[in-house]
Amino acid sequence: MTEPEDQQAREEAASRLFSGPVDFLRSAPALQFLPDPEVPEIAFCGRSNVGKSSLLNALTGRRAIARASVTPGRTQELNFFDVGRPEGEGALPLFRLVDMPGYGFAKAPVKVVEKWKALVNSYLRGRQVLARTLVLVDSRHGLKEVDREMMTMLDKAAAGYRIVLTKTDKIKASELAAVAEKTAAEARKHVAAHPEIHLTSSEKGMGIAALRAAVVADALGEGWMG
Ligand SMILES: Nc1nc2c(ncn2[C@@H]2O[C@H](COP(=O)(O)OP(=O)(O)OP(=O)(O)O)[C@@H](O)[C@H]2O)c(=O)[nH]1
Ligand SMILES: [Mg+2]
Repeated sequence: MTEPEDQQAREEAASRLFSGPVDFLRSAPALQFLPDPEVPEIAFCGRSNVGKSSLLNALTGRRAIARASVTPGRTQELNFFDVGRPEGEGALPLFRLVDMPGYGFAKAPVKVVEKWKALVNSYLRGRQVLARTLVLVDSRHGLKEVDREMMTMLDKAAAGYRIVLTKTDKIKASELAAVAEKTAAEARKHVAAHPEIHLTSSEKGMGIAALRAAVVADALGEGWMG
């Protein structure tokens, strides 16, 4: 268990890290365009419109480094962002964030949806440097069948993930407590799910500092602060 003052120090250090360089690296529309697997990666996945790109912006404290939109299906490729830029020519970033297309998007043509799904699944199943996946779930709706399928796929691939409830500013505290409890109970049945459920609002900032610290620890190891 982390002491409260340790937790505060971790959050402050993570915030300092994210206030340093964060740079868009590239978009990968297919597996052959992935960057070399050189540094740890943290992937953002979840249903279309759940708030993946917005969460990436909130964590990095950038207004629009990842493209968010009112139009579901906005993110169509795997988008890689470098975090940290150590000194020295050719130095690698500390880690990367990966914004992904949403799943369960009914309005895009079937072929396009199938292509995204294949890309996302192959990446998540096979990526050696994947340090953690964030599975985003809209707090108003809770876990849906497509989320359970994604979680089971990650369980089978032994790819650890955190469940992040999004848009918590849109529901009452009592409703949020109930959905968090229910989600945690389900997460306990999934071997690769982290037991802690993150409650976040990219709009209001709730839970962002804590998730930042968790993400940095996932990418760089618990001892990253010193
Ligand atoms: N109120 C509120 N709205 C949010 C929050 N996060 C995202 N949104 C809104 O939800 C919509 C979708 O957000 P995105 O970040 O584009 O969602 P996405 O998961 O990246 O969507 P796709 O790339 O299409 O799969 C946008 O209109 C955001 O402004 C939040 O915490 N609170
Ligand atoms: Mg997006």
